[in-house]
Amino acid sequence: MIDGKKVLFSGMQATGNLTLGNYLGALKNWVTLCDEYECFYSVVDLHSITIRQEPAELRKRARALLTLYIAAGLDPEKNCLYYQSHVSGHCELSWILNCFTYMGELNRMTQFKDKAAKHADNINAGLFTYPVLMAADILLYQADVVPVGKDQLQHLEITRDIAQRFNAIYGDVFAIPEPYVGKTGASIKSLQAPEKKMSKSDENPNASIYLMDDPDTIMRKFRRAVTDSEAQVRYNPEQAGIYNLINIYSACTGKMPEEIEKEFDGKGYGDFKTAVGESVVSVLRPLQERYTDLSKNKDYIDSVIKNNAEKADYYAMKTLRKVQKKVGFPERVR
Ligand code: ATP
Ligand code: LTN
Repeated sequence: MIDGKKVLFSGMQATGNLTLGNYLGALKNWVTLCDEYECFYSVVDLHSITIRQEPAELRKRARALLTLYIAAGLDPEKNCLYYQSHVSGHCELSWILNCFTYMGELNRMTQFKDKAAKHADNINAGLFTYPVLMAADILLYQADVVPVGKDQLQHLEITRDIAQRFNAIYGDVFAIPEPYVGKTGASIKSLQAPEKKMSKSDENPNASIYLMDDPDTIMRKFRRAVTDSEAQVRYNPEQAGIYNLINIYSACTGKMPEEIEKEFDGKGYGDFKTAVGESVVSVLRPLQERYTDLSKNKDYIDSVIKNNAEKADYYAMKTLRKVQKKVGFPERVR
């Protein structure tokens, strides 16, 4: 608890350009949470180097992601937006938690298996202990809730196991985090293969709408979106392409799927795709404008980076000092 509020922690990697899926499924929903929770949103750059990165590119993307957090509506006065690498407590706690995590547990992680298969030339120890660093992120702030996608639930589960194991030995040190299941947005699917989720690492650029895509590109990608031969705008999961477009249109306009079915009753897919594209353009336009304005304001972004890292560090250190004492490290001499 911080000032009587429960704590919420989440993070995103600055690898790849954010998609409409990241926005509708995560960012957009995060904006409303600061009234109820004390929120920490990290740009998890320490996690990024588990895959080889081009340094200048990583730096650029990390800053772009932090700027996007703000452009999407996260007020840095009310939410702590910071780079993971600026708060040394993440690494320090991660080391300690490594000593409370079993090889067998990490061996079961499906993300490790997937990523190891994808990057067979660089199966480094960091990739293996990725979930421990993620546990440190969460436990460092005594987070009660963690909004994550389905693919991260296994990592949240191991975080809980590590925290419970530690607490069983040393007393109540860590809050036990729960996954946040709020009225989060629908899962947005690929425009080219609607059985898969829209993902920033998709190799086909037509499969995803990127938050910085211009209107012509957005309209073109929707025109090309895979549908079916039913020729009916119906909210039917078996019509995966149309189902996904209805979800996107619904998230962008606030209309319910039944209303949308009525609106396009008797109309062709062409009209529907145009409407979906336009609704996305009008949701992304203000975000893009804010992003462009913010990017020009270097001093402002720098001040957010500095102030919020200091705030994060303050809470991180509180937990870290307690943990260090519990495991038996000698006290500092002042
Ligand atoms: P990658 O392709 O690098 O795995 P990703 O696009 O799948 O990335 P993540 O970084 O894993 O995205 O996720 C960041 C957040 O965005 C998570 O909270 C996740 O639930 C959400 N998210 C990602 N893709 C979608 C999607 N298609 N629909 C809804 N939410 C999504
Ligand atoms: N592994 C997550 C990103 C992430 C995270 C976290 C999410 C790192 N640390 C802590 C929630 C809480 C991902 O790839 N989406």
